[in-house]
Amino acid sequence: MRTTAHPILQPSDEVAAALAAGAPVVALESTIISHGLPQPRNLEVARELEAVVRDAGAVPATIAVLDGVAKIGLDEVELERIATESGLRKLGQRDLPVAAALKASGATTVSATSFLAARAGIRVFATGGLGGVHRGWTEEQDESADLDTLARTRITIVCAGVKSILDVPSTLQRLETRGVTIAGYQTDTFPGFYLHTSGEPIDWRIEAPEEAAAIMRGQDALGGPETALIVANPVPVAQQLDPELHDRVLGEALAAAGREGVTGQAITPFLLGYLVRGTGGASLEANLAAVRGNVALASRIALAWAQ
Ligand code: PSU
Ligand code: MN
Repeated sequence: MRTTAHPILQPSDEVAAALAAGAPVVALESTIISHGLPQPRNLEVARELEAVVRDAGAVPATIAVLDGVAKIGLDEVELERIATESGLRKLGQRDLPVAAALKASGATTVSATSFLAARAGIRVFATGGLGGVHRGWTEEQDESADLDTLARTRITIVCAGVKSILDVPSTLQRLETRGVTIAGYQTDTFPGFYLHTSGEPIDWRIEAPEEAAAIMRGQDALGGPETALIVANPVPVAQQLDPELHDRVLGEALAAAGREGVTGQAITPFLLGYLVRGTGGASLEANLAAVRGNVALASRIALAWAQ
């Protein structure tokens, strides 16, 4: 039995039952699996992240579009498709109606996942690092659609800040302008994705998942524009990438992207892949540590929200 009337949006039976019961659910994105992490590690990670949610007492809902249907919660075979299918597309929110119409398949970015999660009635979402304003944006005008979606979607997204390949101060400025609420989790500075901190100050700090849930209740009580809450959760210092190695390899990666003329949707996967190789896999471990921590915290927030 499906609780949704819309065949384009299809929650799994488990997710539909959890939502109907008001039980905690955590949305997970699929682009990080298909485009953000190398094979075969990505499938292990996809399974591991779902297990982290379950261990915390919540239901995972990994989101992707398969054969034109937006799946909210994937089974084992579907998860494998996301991790292994070659040529799988990367879908932002604007791509969803096309994928549905053409019965295409693709992994969903933060923008598409946030949108679909909110539509399905899921309030809490965990990822690694958000997209944002790219370096060189004054010429390229490259700003991730993630930011626009978060400015008009009622979702709580737990992340380790924005990807450090980006222009972090400009991204924070855009989030302020667009009215997206940010709370640092046990931190006074915005996290730096692979790094514990970006060095940029943020205005609000919370100490516990219950405080995030209280902010969410405040959002709903106040009404107004349906904006997101970003819970910025840093990777622990012990698990961060060595900052000097990070800065050196990132410089090389940005130069290579410029030389090779990489643009558009391809730029983020290109830079992340370059960092994995250029750091001998160390950036991957830092990325995974960040994502694991975010998924665990998101689960605790989902539990507090479901109370
Ligand atoms: N977080 C990660 N790895 C990733 C991403 C997030 O740790 O690969 C993905 C998300 O799906 C995010 C996307 O939405 O990168 C941003 O892509 P773009 O810069 O093209 O908007
Ligand atoms: Mn872009």
